[in-house]
Amino acid sequence: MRHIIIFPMSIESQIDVILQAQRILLTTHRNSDGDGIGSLAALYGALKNLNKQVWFVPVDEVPKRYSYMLENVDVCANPDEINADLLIILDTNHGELCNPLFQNSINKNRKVLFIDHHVENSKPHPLIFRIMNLDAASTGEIVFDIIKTLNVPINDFIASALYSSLTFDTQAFKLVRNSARSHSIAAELAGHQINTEKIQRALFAHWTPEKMKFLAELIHSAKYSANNKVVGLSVTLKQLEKYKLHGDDVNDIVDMFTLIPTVKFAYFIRQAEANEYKVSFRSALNDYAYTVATRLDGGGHKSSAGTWLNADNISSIEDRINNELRLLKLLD
Ligand SMILES: [Mn+2]
Repeated sequence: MRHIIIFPMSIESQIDVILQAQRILLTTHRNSDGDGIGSLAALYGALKNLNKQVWFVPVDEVPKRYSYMLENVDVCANPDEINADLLIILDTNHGELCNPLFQNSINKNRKVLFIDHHVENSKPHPLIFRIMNLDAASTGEIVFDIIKTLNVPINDFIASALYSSLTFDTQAFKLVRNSARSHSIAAELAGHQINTEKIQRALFAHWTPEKMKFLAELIHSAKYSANNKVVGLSVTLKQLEKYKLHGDDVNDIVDMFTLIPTVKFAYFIRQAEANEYKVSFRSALNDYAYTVATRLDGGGHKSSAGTWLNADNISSIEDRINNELRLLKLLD
């Protein structure tokens, strides 16, 4: 495991960075998800309550299924026109996943605050601040604590966004990291005028007949090895096109394969560009997913992690993954 650098990163030590800023940009990692968008929307609501000027700057297209959280959120496509004094990045501490916005902000001498629950990977920098909690099952839980520290009352908008964030990253409260926190925060949020069932469906009930057909093809092409301890999946752009699917539509499929009790490690290679692939790793009751991801320049959580790789083809990526699995003695 990579060396973890300890920074002052508690909420109390970093809260002034937020309080001192007047014009604030918010963003989350490319390929945004329900936790990134939910925690961002909730923080947006809280900062508005403090009379800050706030804009959401997307670094790529936000999947439609998350747009219900962004009603009444000011979206800014051209941050160069805004003389902002702070950029807040949620749900990642990899600035590169928010470029060019991140690098432009550093170049402009703008402070950057990361709010995240992924393992720390960056070096100290005078412009970079961090609020990190690796025990949080979602970035939404950290934003909940920040909102409490800021003394902002939670309204229905914030409650709905935070509940979405928690629901998404815990996969509907399956992955709560052995902590009662996710449940107790969710209980408080559910006391507001929010429709928890509607939120669940908005986040997860987006399958299509095409996706079902795609799943059938994927089930047939799954590669099992090491006595079904390892399963590998892959999809090309051509296949996605055939089934009218976007990349984000299929990110959840790999999780299904970890429901096979023998499977200790599952990977999913998805072609994103001609020579660029998003690779997701899942493991059950071990940290192989994180170990393999970091060895391939990615990151994430113990049992759910990923990376982006440039390669000529899928089999060269499979070779790299299998090499790592041999080092872990998962493969012979
Ligand atoms: Mn997250």
